[in-house]
Amino acid sequence: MTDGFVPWPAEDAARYRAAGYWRGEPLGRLLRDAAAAHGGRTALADPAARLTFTEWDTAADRLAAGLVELGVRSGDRVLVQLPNRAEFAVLCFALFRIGALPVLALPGHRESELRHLCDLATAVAFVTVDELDGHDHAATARTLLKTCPSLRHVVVVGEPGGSGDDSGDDSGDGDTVPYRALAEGREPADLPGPDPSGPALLLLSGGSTGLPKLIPRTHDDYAYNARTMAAVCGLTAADVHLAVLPVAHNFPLACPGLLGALTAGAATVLAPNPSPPEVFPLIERERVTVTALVPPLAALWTRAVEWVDADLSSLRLVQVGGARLPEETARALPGALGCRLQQVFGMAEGLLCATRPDDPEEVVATTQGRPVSPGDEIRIVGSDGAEVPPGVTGELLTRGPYTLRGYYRAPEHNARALTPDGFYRSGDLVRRAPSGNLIVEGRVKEQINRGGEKISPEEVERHLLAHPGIAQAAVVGVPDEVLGERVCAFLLPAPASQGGEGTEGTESTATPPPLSPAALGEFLRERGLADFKRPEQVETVTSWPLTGVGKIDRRALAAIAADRARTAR
Ligand code: J2J
Repeated sequence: MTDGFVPWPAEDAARYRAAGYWRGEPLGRLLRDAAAAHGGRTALADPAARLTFTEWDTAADRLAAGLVELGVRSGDRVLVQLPNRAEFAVLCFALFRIGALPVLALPGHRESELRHLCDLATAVAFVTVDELDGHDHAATARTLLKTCPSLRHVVVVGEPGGSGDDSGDDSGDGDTVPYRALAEGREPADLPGPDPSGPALLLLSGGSTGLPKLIPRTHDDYAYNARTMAAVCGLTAADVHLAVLPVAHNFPLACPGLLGALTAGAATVLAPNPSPPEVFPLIERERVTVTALVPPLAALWTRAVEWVDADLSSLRLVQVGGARLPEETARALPGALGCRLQQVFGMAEGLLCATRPDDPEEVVATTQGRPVSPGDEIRIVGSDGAEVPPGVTGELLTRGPYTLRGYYRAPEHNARALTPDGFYRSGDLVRRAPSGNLIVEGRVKEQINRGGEKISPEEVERHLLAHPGIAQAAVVGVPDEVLGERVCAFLLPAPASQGGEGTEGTESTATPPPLSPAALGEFLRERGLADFKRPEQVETVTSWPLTGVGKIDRRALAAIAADRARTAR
């Protein structure tokens, strides 16, 4: 059906259906069913809106009609970049119902990432917000509309701005429309349901080689993902889920997140800001019971109970995942926040491991859980590809009813990222603890995990190399007390003066531009790279440490960076 989507082999699909994992239900139906069962109860709350399940359901139908009128069709890809607010949830379901695929960008992404996603997915529309954290998203959207060949429409939540005209744009071959004009006053359109075994949405991969890849998640597999995590967390209609991480992330979206809460008839509160002075009173007011955090936030919240006065007694479960949770935080969190901890080792590609309510405290504090589905298959292999003996660390390979069989439109990458028999190579190093749970020991993939946000070194390096003062660059993750890892750029400066010999000569006598973190940050910002990828530490070198096979030794660089940071203090 969709080009570039790798389906599961027929026999595996049949097995997943027979086991009841895949129910043949399009995601749009989850909301229809919740509206039928829980209609008048609160489903979504953000600072500006409060919607019941029925209101959400109706709003999704109306918006779907507006998008169809705009020209969005089944199978189309629509780039979505919205913060944690109700429109995100309404839009996703409008697209699910049309059978169009949301491509979920993060609020922090900028022109460089958005352009890549737009081009890779050949998105026909881009839905974003007018302004967020001082960034004019509508302006970025207008630039993309002019320069991305596939893009025909920009939809802006808030004020589209620009020409000052809501309905038009001066590019001539695309238009900018306000979200509210699409959503309001329409009758639901009669839409044929999408094929539940086909892709429903495209999630972003962390990316280790080059630019981020897109992960197709089907209606069947994502519904199963959400329902299974809801069951593991014991979610019921009495729960109130708080989405505090950007909801475009798989974790707060579907693990169990917004979608899992929906399957249980539980409300989701969307928080625009995770900082304790803002979010603790929200927890008190909304009587939040469950939320998902990354380790730096878990540590911050654990300490913040000392200085932010709020009643957190409604909280029963805090999930923490995305990066290794320090044992110290794992032990302190339950007492400080007055709730249970669940460690989650998950990935947008699929596999979810979680600790369980019946795991002993010690196991919850020291392991990253075990697979949530009996259909999950795990192999832990050595560098030779053979399974390692029990308890020994190796790379985690996995296959199952909600783990991808291929990235979207990436056949060459897929040949490396998956084994011939369909196991996804996670790039994570794990071992099985005596309890049977997994412990994440590290990774083999070249990726920086900055407090749960994944960064591809190669992507940042490519931008750095565009700087006239930089001849070579290597970007590495350095251990960081707060973030787990921070981004460090090692630079080999370009020779300052090389007049003659075919060079233009204009810059030959000029002082090379400064290579401080601030100056480089500004350079990268101008190139449209997300702020969270900017190097916080910059080191210059005159030569590279090399590995035995002559590649830049990134481990050695990380050690040098840590060392230099220590002595600089
Ligand atoms: C160590 N590393 C971890 C953990 C993820 C739930 C939770 C997290 C994600 C996520 C997710 C880790 N300890 N507890 O999608 O639904 C690292 C691993 C993994 C990569 C996946 C979810 N939990 N990681 O983080 O797609 O390296 O998903 O392969 O962003 O994060 O990143 P991502």
